[in-house]
Amino acid sequence: MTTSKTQVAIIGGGPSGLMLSQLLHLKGIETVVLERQTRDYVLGRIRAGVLEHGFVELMREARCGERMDREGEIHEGFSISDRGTMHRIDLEGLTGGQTVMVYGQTELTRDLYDAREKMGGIVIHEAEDVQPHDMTTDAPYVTYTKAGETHRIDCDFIIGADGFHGVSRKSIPADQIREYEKVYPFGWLGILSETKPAHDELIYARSDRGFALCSLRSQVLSRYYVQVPLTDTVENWSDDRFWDELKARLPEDVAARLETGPSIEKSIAPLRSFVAEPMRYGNMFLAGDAAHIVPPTGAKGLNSAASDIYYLYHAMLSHYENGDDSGLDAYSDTALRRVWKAQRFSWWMTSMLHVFPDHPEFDQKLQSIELDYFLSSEAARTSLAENYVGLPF
Ligand code: RFL
Ligand code: PHB
Repeated sequence: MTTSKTQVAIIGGGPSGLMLSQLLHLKGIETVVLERQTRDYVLGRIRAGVLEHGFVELMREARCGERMDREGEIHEGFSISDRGTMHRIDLEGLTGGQTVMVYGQTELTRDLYDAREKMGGIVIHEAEDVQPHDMTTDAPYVTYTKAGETHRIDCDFIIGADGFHGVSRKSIPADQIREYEKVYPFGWLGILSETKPAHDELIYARSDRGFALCSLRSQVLSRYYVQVPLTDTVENWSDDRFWDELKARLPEDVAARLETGPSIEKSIAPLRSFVAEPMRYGNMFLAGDAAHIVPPTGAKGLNSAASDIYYLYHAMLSHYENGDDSGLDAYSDTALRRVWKAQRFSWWMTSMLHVFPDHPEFDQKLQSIELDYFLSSEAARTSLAENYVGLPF
């Protein structure tokens, strides 16, 4: 076994782990990132597309914002289509000038990898059997194997940024962590296609056939989703069937001008709400999807990960620069307060826009009238907009 030492050992090389590593390294704090997959595999996962202002600022602070600022699109609003009628949510007007950035998770992860490489940051890919140890002591460590050899990294802190299926949360004794979960009876089938987006802003569409979303990555790359039953598989969905179903859920004029083409990625994601509390076990801290998952309807997953990283970064800085642990001690409570607000918003957007096959007619009537209210009241739209652009860190 080889042994090495760092200050912060980070499990997971997704956006959360890479971002924290980059920010800490810029302040002279050493980190090692352990990632189970190859870099290409991580970059092949098509996920988030909408970044809140807080995330955008964090990318800039991490000196990774250059390409995002050049290629990302600022969106001043989006639309909700309610059974074929479009209603625009003027984010900028309703929030006093706030907007969101459309820039793919794949692209920002690539930027973070490039920045890590440029600074000589240590990111170990294909790290197998990663395991945190002695988290409740002052001398925690992480072990992993790579190419058949076992390695040990001694550290001050371990960060569990290894996503929902990672090892960090699962290494916490069951009586030290509480999990809250809600599983929805449907998933999202998503495709990526090299076609002109249906609309210049996002469209969240409620229809009697189920929810649909028109999103984009650029003016030549579109991302679309349709609500599907959990029993569905990608094999059931030819491209033609997907386009027909998408069109049937959109306003007629949008469907009529929708450019179709071959999909270059197609996958189904189940929808889930999940929170683990607390987000700390001794000297191990959880961040991002390792601690919480939202259904994607509010575009809050990656953005909630960013707020965890923001709090953790500042708490770590106070520890290393001033010997002040108050930020670390408050981390879980501070992060969770914002996490639960994003949970509420994501659950609410999901509840309002999807078809729930087993809901009684009374609930369906309430759903319709709730959306009607939100679209017709400026006060209600303001609340929606305030949450969508992101609550302050
Ligand atoms: P990730 O991205 O899952 O990264 C965790 C990394 O840890 C690695 N790993 C391990 N490494 C070592 N040892 C182990 N035992 C390990 N186990 C796992 C994994 O390989 C992985 O590389 O978590 P992170 O960094 O916290 O980032 C979270 C985001 O990825 C996630 O919240 C968003 O993608 C959610 N999401 C969206 N969020 C938004 O803010 N806006 C959006 O528009 C949005 N759209 C989406 C989404 C997620 C989606 N899916 C597929 C779940 C759309 C979709 C369809
Ligand atoms: C996406 O572009 O993948 C996307 C956008 C907004 C969402 C979810 C996903 O709410």
